[in-house]
Amino acid sequence: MVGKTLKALALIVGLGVTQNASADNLLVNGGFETPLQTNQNLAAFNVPAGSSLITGWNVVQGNVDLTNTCCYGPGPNTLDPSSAQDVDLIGDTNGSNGVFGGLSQSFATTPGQLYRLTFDYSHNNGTFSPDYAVQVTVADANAPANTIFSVEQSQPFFPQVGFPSGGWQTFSQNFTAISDSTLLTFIDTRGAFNAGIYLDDVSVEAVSSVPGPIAGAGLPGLIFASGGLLGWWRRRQKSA
Ligand SMILES: [Ca+2]
Ligand SMILES: [Ca+2]
Repeated sequence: MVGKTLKALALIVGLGVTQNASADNLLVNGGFETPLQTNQNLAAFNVPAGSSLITGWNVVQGNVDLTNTCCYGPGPNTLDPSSAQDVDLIGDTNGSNGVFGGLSQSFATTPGQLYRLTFDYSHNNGTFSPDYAVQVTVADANAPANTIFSVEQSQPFFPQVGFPSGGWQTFSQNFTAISDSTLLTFIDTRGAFNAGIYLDDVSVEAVSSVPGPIAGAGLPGLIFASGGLLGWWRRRQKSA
């Protein structure tokens, strides 16, 4: 009886409003797989500010590297074995007067709609820095000063022997759009010489709220229901 009650309680507490991200990535070329980068000349990897060479993306400052594991750059994205290419947000600081790189992409959104940004990141440990970091900003593309959120994501140096580095992690954050077009920007803020944050599998998906059977009761009702059942079960345990 107690087991059954516990299961019922877990079921009730587990119900409610859940958030499901749809499968459609609103970004173009979020995995940086186009254009295909096969040139083993390091200089050819540098994509300068103002360039739209990387399909769907604009380089907004410094330069970035479009790297392919065939020739140069990071080891395979351990979170996505199908990935062959990604971006090093610091291309070559010799070519950018020390300015770290950044890139952006805008996409159509519905004001008031909830979205989820996710991306994989690691860092280029070819040049030492105590840590590496990227400023991630989501804003109204029509008025970029109107920031929806802006966070700095950092990663400490991986003291791995040799090159390339590993250590892939996933970032995830929800946001609510405030206009019909939203701007996503990545700016490298910490790194070294030619070594910055590696970026891959950037995705923005609409998040839909799926109401559970008792969601209509609202949060207070949910708390009351679970608390009431919990209290009843505790009282039952004491009297048993
Ligand atoms: Ca990729
Ligand atoms: Ca680089």
